Amino acid sequence: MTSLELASLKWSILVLHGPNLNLLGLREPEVYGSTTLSAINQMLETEAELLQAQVSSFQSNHEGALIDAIQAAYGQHQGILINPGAYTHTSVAIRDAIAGVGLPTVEVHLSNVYKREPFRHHSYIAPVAVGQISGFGAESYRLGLRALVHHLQHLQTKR
Ligand code: CA2
Repeated sequence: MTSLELASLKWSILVLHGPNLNLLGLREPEVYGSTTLSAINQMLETEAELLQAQVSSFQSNHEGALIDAIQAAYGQHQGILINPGAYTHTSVAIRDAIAGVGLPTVEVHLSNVYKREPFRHHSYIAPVAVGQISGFGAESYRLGLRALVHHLQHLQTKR
């Protein structure tokens, strides 16, 4: 692939938000900040443009709906940016879906889960993710998107 072709590539990224993240900015701002989910999605759209990427965002409070979205991403998107919410610490099924589709996935968290209760210290998702970003509030998503696109670009140049 020529450098011109590489420069015009548009990466398609699926952004997934897990349970209760629809409440962002509306409840518990002392824990999760005052930025709404809609503002995070808009910020990611702007950031994606700068990265020659596009994002499609989806939030669900239902494990199965998140799994359906992960499966549907196969062949449609090149990577997944996910904040699995509390499913991070419980869901073997979401982990299996990510492993099953084999799409590069970055896990993000608003809070630093390692500063919090011990049950939040274990992630079922981390072993099948490219990496994890935790503790930077809404900025975790921006950092995660940049890391994911950088990873995809790196994979592309190795082919
Ligand atoms: O820090 C994160 O991003 C978390 O994924 C958030 C989850 C939590 O279970 C994880 O351990 C860490 C909880 C999301 C709940 O979001 C709310 C937002 C506003 C009000 C209430 C809940």
